[in-house]
Amino acid sequence: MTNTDFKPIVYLKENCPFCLKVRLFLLEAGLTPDVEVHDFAPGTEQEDLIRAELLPHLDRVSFPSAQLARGRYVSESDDIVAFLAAKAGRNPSDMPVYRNYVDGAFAMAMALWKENRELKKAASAA
Ligand SMILES: N[C@@H](CCC(=O)N[C@@H](CS)C(=O)NCC(=O)O)C(=O)O
Repeated sequence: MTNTDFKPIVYLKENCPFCLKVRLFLLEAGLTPDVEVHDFAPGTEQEDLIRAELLPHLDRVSFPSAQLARGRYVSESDDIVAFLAAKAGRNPSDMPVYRNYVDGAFAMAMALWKENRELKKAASAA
């Protein structure tokens, strides 16, 4: 098997907002048959196996992660989407569901998370 017929593998954690970004992209682009999805729920044996598999290949294991080509591991949701979109000749900005999630619920969750972190920092310094 050469790298041209290698099927990319994505590793997705249940209920992770970054992983949902990748999931939505795959679904809306119709790319699920072209990608192997390895799902896991936090706290399961599956998670331990996936972390052990990824650990030798990544500086820091986080999710989503992917093996985009043989031996090429990546763990940034935007990099994963960009690679798969380019490979399929698709533009994520033209996908309304993906775009609505990234610019809407996802952006709001990130803003609230950052605000909460700042508030906690201020509260513990007071
Ligand atoms: N910038 C990263 C952030 C990913 C991230 O923080 N994911 C969380 C899960 S929601 C994570 O992996 N946390 C550490 C862990 O589960 O070990 C991306 O866009 O992919």
